[in-house]
Parts: sequence; structure tokens; C-alpha cells
Amino acid sequence: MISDKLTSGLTDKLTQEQVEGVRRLVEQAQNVVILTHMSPDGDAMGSALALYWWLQTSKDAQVIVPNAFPDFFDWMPGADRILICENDVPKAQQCINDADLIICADFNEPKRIGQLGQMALEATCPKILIDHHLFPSDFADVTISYSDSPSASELVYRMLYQLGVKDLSLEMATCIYTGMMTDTGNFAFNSNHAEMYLIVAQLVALGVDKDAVYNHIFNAHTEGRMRLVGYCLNNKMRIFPERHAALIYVSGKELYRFNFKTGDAEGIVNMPMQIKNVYYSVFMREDKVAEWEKERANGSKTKIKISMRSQGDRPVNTFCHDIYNGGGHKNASGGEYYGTLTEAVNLFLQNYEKYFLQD
Ligand SMILES: [Mn+2]
Repeated sequence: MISDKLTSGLTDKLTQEQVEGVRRLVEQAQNVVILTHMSPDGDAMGSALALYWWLQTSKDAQVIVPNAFPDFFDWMPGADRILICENDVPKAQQCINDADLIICADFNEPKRIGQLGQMALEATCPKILIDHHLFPSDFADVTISYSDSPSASELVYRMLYQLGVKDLSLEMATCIYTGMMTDTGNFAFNSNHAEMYLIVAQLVALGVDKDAVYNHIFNAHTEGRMRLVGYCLNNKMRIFPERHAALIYVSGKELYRFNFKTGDAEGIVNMPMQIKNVYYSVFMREDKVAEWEKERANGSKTKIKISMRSQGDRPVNTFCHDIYNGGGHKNASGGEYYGTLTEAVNLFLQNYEKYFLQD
């Protein structure tokens, strides 16, 4: 049970209209599908699975993700019940056809999640969006979008709290904690929010083993990943001192040498910022063009995935938006480029001085 002692001081973030909207749509639904974003991270998994554990006590609930999630999320409660759309498109379509409510967690635009997003847009049932990315598209019946919230998982907690859900199960609490922890780099960025720690206190009181969650996520890498990190930092990192920037780019061939698996590149983009005076970091890697992307790829066989990070008042989302058809948060953004790695790197070299501050 949520203890009043630990939550006194927690303000209501959601409006009454949002809370009542969710209450009404959830009450009316029997078959709920929960969707989250491509290449699911801890917050995507955490927010979606927390919603799943909440709903499954009284309804049929199914989490569907567009593509596979990294192995280091296998331990999460409910991870084994997730449907991966890419592996079984007809089944995903069937679930969406049967749904009488769709909840979208941790993404702002259905078109960003490939064919699964298209299915969701075409579905006639009501939709709820719960997210913390900028510029949500207007497709949901209830839109809970707060870009100042550090994680979608925290918004799920706040929503449940405001709905008056008092008995959070350990599964729900663990999933919410995982999302809060991963989207803040274990409370190292986006984490100057006093109320965040009231929620963490509550989750720990509910039984979450936060040390174990940390170990599951941060101390569970493959040997290949560890060696890839070493290679990237030693052989591939370029520093641009006059713009306080670092760039790492790796080809598919290089990744193959390290037995690359989904999730193995996670967090590499953050590492160059451990260097004094480096405030911008860019990581690029080659990827295959997925089936559903073929049209967008316009004949290209490779896609370059671009991640950018920055510190403080140095936005990277405009760079990602303007040059790499992406976007995201001010200090954490991503984009993509269909073509060769060299072309993507050249675009960076041609533009970084325009977007990155000198001091
Ligand atoms: Mn998130």
C-alpha cells in the first residue's frame, strides 16, 4: 500500500480532466493494448509493463513493442509476456483489431514506431497517450504529455496516484522504478526534482530492491559490448575541442567483430562527456534497413542511427531535427540517415559548428 507519510508533499501533476478521462476510458475497456517505442529502453519497458500489471488484474492486457528489446531487460516482471511486432505482424494486427483501448507510453508520434504505429492510427478504438517527449502529435483521446517529466514511468506513477490506486504491486513498483532510474542515468541527469525522490522512497517502501535493479541493468553487459566500448573510446573517438564536442562512429563490420547484439551500444554516447570540457557527444552506427522502412530508405540498404547528448543549456534536438530527421529532448536526442556512414559523418562535419556553441 502507498503510505500517506511518504507521499504527503506530492503535488498533482495531471489535470482533473486527464485523470477522469483515463478513468472513464479504462472503466469502459475490456481489451487493452499497450504500445511503446522502437528499440525499447528502460523507460519504455517500465512504463508499458507497469500499465500492464495495473490493468491485467481486471482486464485482458497486452504489451506490444515494435522490435526486440535488449536481453538485460529479460528479468523485468512481465517481459516474457510482451509481443514483439516484428516477429509476428499478423498477431500484433489481431491484438490491435480486438482492442477496445490503446495506451501509448513513452513516445510522442505513432509514425515514429513504424508499422505498429500505423496499425494504431488506423484502429478506431479510443487511445490514451502518456509521454514526456516534446511536440506530441494530436491522435489520442486523452493526451498526458509533460516534457518536463524525467520519465514516462514517473507519469504512470503520478497517474495511478491521482486515480487513487493505493495498492501498487511489487511488479508495478519495480517497473516504474526501472524507468525512472534508466531515463535519468541512475539519477545523474534530469534529476533535480525533489518530488522524484518522494516517489522513489515510496517505491522502495513498497519493496523495490533498487540495488538489484541497478545490477540487472548496469552490470549485465556482454563481453563483446565491453570490448566494443574499449574500441570506440580508444580507436574511434574524435574530439573537437573548440566546440567541446566528441564524435564516435562505427560501421556494421566493426560491430560484427564484437558480436554486436541489440542494446550493446546503449550508453556509449554518454561516455565522452566524462571528459572535462566535453559537453556534446555524438554516436553513430550502421544498422540494417528494416522491412517496414524500405520505402522511406529509398533504395538504401543501410541506415545510420545517430544519438546525441549534451549538457546544460546546449540543445541537440534542433541539430537532430534539422539534419537527421529526428528530434527528442534538449540534452538527449536521436535521428537517422539513410545512406552511407561516410555521408552521415560528413553531414556532421559540415554542420556541427553551426549548432554547437563555442563556449
Ligand atoms: Mn522515456
